[in-house]
Amino acid sequence: MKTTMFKNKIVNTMLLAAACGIALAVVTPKANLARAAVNPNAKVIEITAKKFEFTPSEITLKKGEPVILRLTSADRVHGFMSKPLKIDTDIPPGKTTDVAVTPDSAGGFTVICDHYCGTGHGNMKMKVTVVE
Ligand SMILES: [Cu+2]
Repeated sequence: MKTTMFKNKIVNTMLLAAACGIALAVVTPKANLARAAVNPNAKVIEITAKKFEFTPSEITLKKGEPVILRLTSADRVHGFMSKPLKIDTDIPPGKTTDVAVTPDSAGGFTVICDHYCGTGHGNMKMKVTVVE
């Protein structure tokens, strides 16, 4: 009797874990799709984050032209933040994070990692040049 109850507990826990996994799997791609759907024809620029750099370390965008920054991390959670470009997201490893950007002014901007990721964190940044 006792063994059966214990087994049931394990089964319930496993079911709960499975249900949570399914819920996550359903919610995450939808959120990304919703963001990408804003500009279906936007150019996609892939950017990889890893300790302590972004690759490429420099990109050039055009003012008023929508782009999707497709962010991935090769190691751990990093941040991706630029106030003037209105970007503020985290880049968790193991998934793709899409950020839609339409720069509204020309100039040179810096995107920083704002999620502490280790000793070189303070210098982890990339340059975004926006041309007219
Ligand atoms: Cu960092």
